[in-house]
Amino acid sequence: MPESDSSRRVLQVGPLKPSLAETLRTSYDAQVLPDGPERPTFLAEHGDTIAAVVTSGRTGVDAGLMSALPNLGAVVNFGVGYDTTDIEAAATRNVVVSNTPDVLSDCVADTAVGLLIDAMRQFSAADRYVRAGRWVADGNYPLTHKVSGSRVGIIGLGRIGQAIATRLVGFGCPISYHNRREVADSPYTYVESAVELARQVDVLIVAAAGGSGTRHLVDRDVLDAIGPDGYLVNIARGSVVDEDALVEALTEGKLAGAGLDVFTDEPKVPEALLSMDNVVLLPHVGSGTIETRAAMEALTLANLDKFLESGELVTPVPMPASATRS
Ligand code: 8YV
Repeated sequence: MPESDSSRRVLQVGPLKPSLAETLRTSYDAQVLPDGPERPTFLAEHGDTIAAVVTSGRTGVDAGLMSALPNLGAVVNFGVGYDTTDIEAAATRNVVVSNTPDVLSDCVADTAVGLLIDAMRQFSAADRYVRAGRWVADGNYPLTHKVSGSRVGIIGLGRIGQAIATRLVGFGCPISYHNRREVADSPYTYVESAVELARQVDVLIVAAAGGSGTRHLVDRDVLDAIGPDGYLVNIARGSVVDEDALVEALTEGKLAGAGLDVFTDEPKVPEALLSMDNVVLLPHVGSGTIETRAAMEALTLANLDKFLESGELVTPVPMPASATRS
C-alpha cells in the first residue's frame, strides 16, 4: 500500500465486507461517505481530496456523486457486476473502473446449478415438508422433474455463463445460449434471440450483466416462450427479468418454476412468491462463500493498490467507446 497522501484520499461508498472496510480504514485512512443529511457537507469539505472510491455492485457511483468528486481517478468495485456505477460518466471524466471477475465464477455457477436442481426437484420445499411433519401425516412427497439431460439455455455466455455450461455438460444437458454476439469456438449452440432460445429449452438461465442494455431482456414474451413445463433461473441481476411478468406467469401456472438469487428491489421479494413451493428464493448469495469473498477482497485491494501506485488497474472494466475521453 502506498504512503497516504491527504490530497489523494480513498472513500468508501456504501456498505462493504467488514474486513475490507476495516482494512480501508486502518491501512488506507479511508473515509466513509455518510448516507444521511450530512452527505452534502461532507462532499463540500472533502470531495476534492478523493482520488479513489471503493464500492460494491450494490451501491456504485452515479454521475451526481462523480461530479461531487472532481479529482476522482478510479472506482474500485467489489463484485463483478458494476451496473450501479455510471460508466459513461466515468469515461467522460477519465475515471477508470475495476471489478472482480473470474474469482467468483465458480461459486456463482455452483449457485446457478444448485437453484436449477432445487427448482426442478423441489428439495427446499421437500425439506420444509419433512420439517412440518407432513411426511408422517400426508405420506410421500409428490414426484418432481428430472434434471439430467434437460435442455438448458443460457442468456449471457461470459465467464459465469461458461462456468455454468461446463458444469451442466456433466449432467448430460444439451446447452444453447444467447449472447450479444456469438462466442467464437464455443461448443454450445448459438441462438439469435432470447425468445427463440426460451422456446427451445426446458430451463433458461440468466447470466447476463445488468444495466440498461439488458433491462427486461427476459420479458413477458420470453417467459411465455419458456412455457408451463419450463423453468427460469436468475443469478445475474433482477433488472434483467421483468419481475411483474414473472410473478404473473408463476401465479397463472404459465411457468413450471423458478430459482432466483436476485430481485428487482433487493432485499424486497414479491410477496406472491413467498408461498410458492415451485420457486426457490435466495438472498443474493451467489458469490457468498468465505473463500470467494476473500478472493474478491484481495482483488479489490490489488486494484486499489495498483491505482494508487501507477494510475492503472489489475482488472479494469471495458469503457464505452461512445464517451468523449481526452
Ligand atoms: C456480490 C455480485 O453479492 O459480484 C457481483 O456482481 O452480485 C455479488 O458477487 C456483490 O457484489 C457484493 O456486494
